[in-house]
Amino acid sequence: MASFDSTEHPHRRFNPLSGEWVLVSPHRSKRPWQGQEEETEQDNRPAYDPACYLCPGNTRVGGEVNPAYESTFVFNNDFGALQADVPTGGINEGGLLRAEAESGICRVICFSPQHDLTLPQMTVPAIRKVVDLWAAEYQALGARPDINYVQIFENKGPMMGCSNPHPHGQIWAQRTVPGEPAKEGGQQLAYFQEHGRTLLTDYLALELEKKERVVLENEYFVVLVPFWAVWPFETLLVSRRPVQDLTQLTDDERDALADALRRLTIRYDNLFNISFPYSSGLHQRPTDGQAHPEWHLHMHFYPPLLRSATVRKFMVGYELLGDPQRDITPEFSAGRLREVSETHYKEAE
Ligand code: H2U
Ligand code: ZN
Repeated sequence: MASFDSTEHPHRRFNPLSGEWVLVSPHRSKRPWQGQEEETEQDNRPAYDPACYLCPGNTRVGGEVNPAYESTFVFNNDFGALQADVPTGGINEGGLLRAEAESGICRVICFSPQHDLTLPQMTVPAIRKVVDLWAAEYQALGARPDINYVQIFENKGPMMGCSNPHPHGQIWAQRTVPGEPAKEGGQQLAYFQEHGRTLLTDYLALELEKKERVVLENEYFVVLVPFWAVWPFETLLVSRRPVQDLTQLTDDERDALADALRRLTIRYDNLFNISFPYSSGLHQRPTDGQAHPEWHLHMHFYPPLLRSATVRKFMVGYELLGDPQRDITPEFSAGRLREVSETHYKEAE
């Protein structure tokens, strides 16, 4: 029998950040597709939309009027999934029926006053303002005694359930540390205790040596398709310096983060010449007052598209019941992302 070849043979890959496995089936990437085709974002939007609840000067559903903001704008979500004033308490019946009151704050962040922009179409200084606002929000929310974790994220595109094309993201800050960062925190702590370095410091060194999965780099950040990626074009943006959260970044590092975000999202849009949908989010240390030297700032991008603008990956069947699974390899995806230009297709026209 031939020896194991990860470009051909089915195999499992371990995700050291989450402690979970993904099944990779490279031999299967040529299977025919007769399933549903997705709708993508409408591409010809006006710079100002009188019906948009995020545009400057417009009235939101709750009756509040947005200011005539000129760069970024943040407000409390009018329909927050979490509320600050929740009485403590819960349910526990024999450990089988368990519930706990949860409190928190949900915020909405507009990235730009311009309704027709997205991150890849914004300038680095404009994206830098978004980075600064993320850092300020993380700090202010995290300083509250009732907030122990701050999740900053963006849902982009109707395929990701985003309700409005106006460039925006969200923040959910809460009392407990939710599942994903809790898993990653545990894995990072175990690694740090054993090696005295962050897990992502060592992982980044490995990837920079191999270069197979690196998509782009600048002086302070690296974007790569992680070895254990589940989504076809999933990426991980990692700071070269093992900082725990955004507030520790220097001026130059914040500019570099904006640069990496712009370049990555341009590459995404250029894959299929569409506004590329994804869910992305920052992972930072919990704001529980502990130092958490094991935590290493990073950002995940989870795009649903597979092989074209209209064919998406589903998490169904075996993936719901067994493990996540992918067909095209992370190395192939990294190659595709490296191949495309860093000039946005709309500017290249
Ligand atoms: P999406 O990023 O999933 O599109 O969500 C936008 C958020 O904006 C959503 O959580 C909020 C919704 O609750 N929103 C307001 O806070 N005020 C409004 O007037 C409409 C929508
Ligand atoms: Zn708008």
